Amino acid sequence: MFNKILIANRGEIACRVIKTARKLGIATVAVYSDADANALHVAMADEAVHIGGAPSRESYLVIERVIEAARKTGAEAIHPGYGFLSENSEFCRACDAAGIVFIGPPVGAIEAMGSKSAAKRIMEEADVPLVPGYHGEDQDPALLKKAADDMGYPVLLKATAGGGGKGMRQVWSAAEFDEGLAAAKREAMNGFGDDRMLVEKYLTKPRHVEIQVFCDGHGNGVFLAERDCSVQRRHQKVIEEAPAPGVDPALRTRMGEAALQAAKAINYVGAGTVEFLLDEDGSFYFMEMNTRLQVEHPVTEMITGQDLVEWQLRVAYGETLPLTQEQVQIKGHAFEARIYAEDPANDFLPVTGTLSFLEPPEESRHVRVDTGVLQGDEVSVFYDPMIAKLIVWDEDRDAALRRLGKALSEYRISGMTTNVDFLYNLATCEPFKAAELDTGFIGKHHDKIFHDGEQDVAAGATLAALYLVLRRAADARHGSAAAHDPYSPWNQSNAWRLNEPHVHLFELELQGQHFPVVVEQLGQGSGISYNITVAGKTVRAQGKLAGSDLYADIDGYRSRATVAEHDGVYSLYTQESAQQFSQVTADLGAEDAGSGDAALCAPMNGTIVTLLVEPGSEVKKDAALLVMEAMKMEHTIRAPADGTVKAFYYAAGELVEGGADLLDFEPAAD
Ligand code: MV4
Repeated sequence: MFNKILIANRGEIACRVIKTARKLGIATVAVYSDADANALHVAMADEAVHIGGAPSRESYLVIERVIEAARKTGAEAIHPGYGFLSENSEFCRACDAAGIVFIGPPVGAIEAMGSKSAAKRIMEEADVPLVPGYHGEDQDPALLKKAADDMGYPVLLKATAGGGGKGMRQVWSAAEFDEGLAAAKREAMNGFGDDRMLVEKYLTKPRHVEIQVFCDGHGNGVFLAERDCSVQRRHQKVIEEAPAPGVDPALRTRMGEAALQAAKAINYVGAGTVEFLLDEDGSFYFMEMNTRLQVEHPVTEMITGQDLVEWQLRVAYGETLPLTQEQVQIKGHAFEARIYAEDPANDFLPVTGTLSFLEPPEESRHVRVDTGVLQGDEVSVFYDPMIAKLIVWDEDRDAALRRLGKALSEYRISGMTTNVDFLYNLATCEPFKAAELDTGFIGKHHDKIFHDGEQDVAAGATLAALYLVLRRAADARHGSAAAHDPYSPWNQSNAWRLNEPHVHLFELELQGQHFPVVVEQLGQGSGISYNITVAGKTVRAQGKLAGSDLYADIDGYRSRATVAEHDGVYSLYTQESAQQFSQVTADLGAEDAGSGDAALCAPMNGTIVTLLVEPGSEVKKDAALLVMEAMKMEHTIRAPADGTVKAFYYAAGELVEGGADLLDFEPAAD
């Protein structure tokens, strides 16, 4: 077996390959761009080589740099992952020329599948079923029209140079053919510089069902069942599953054997995927063959119990396939959901930013998370905005789908918009549960998937209020624990008031709604509980914080929530929903230009509620220094700059007049 391999990729697939290599005792070399210097895949690898600038064309796509990195580190083989150079025949040749094993198919197979029309001709000769149609060289419009008339309408015009859904045009009747052909040719010439067309029978409700095939260098080949990837948006897969609903063992065998025929037709070696269109009547037709390990390979791994990257390494090293066809067994059902930094409400535009809070669901034999990022990482503009792949498995589809919904509801990300809610709505909508799958699924069920779940904002506000008072108590305890006099009244946060009940008053903004909140503190020490009044309803609440987790008891109902804070905005994740909230503070007006003094004055008559730091503390800009109550609301006074709190002029509970200086603050020297 190889001693050392280089992974010519990044993100989750690089981490995934490194995990298997480590399992097999193989040393790993990562390559990285300027943008990935602190990336997870670099940290996981035994060695790492910088190969260029952030743009892929300056790094991950630069063949000679990748080859040089392998040479310099003594890597015997290169795993290309998917995307980037994984189906680049020139890269494959460069590996061969450098005496480095390309962990993938022979270059001839890559080239054979590189042209969609050439691929179809190869498959036709191999008796692999094709969609009824014409894909010849003769492009005489009359001949194309006769082919369309003979196969019957609707037909699909496809640009030979197209692919991935680009350059397709439906023609629904003979009367529309000439105009449709002319338009399709114009678009193809503009888009690809090539206006050759193929004409196919248009399948109006097809499913995208693909077969995983694996061939070794000794003439053996097996198929490892199928995956249904019909749920796509603009030809990007969203949720994949294995096995495909409704595919019985007989159909599975027919499709698998057709896929193996396709692989054998091009002397395939390695992991490959043969994509078919599956029509409603159970007939299936070759679409294309991918000569790489696919993004969605984990669902196949979950139902077969096989590690396909291990198979790739063994086959590339010259071993025979680990299993015969008879030994390939499938058990249960698996789904994969692709977690992306994108905004479904804004036409799925990718978003960038920092993953300020990232808490995936707990992994188990039922839940797997393949990711290449950690909390605090940037999602940059340079690469695919994938955050992770969430893969689940269970004994049958319904059970696996329940796991998918639960795992999505437990995926906590803040600091940027993601597609998690969209995926949750998709995974839990009735048509998906009923496996009413076809390639038009998302368009057909748009309203079910894009609805805003009814959120109980009042319940969210109650939890948010509980969190804030517990947080404040914890901060004050922290402050007094660090103080010379831990019992100083200056550091209490029990909302003590002279001759009044201990009440916290503040206002929340949650999901765009404002909620005045009254929190009456009852008891002391560990027996503290609260009467929380929100939206006219009062509950008895208690709870505790453990890191980002809030363990709450509201009128005897216990639940766990997770709260992440990012720039004063909190994300509250419960089993049911994710809600954003923040504490409304009075507009203290802009500071006088150049001076921070205005920020350290009482905004109006009020009462000091609690002091949050010890006199003499050094603080950062915007650090919370004290809380005062005015106009029935609480206001947090924050440091106007980095500096030192020299002294407070008032203690908790004392009344202050509007405009009075509250503390002596010394900004840090510039
Ligand atoms: C088709 C088709 C219906 N009838 N061919 C889309 C991209 C490329 N993979 C082939 N595609 C299709 N070819 C015929 N004769 C419908 C599609 C299609 C599709 C196929 C698979 C997955 C998603 C799709 C989304 C739209 C259209």
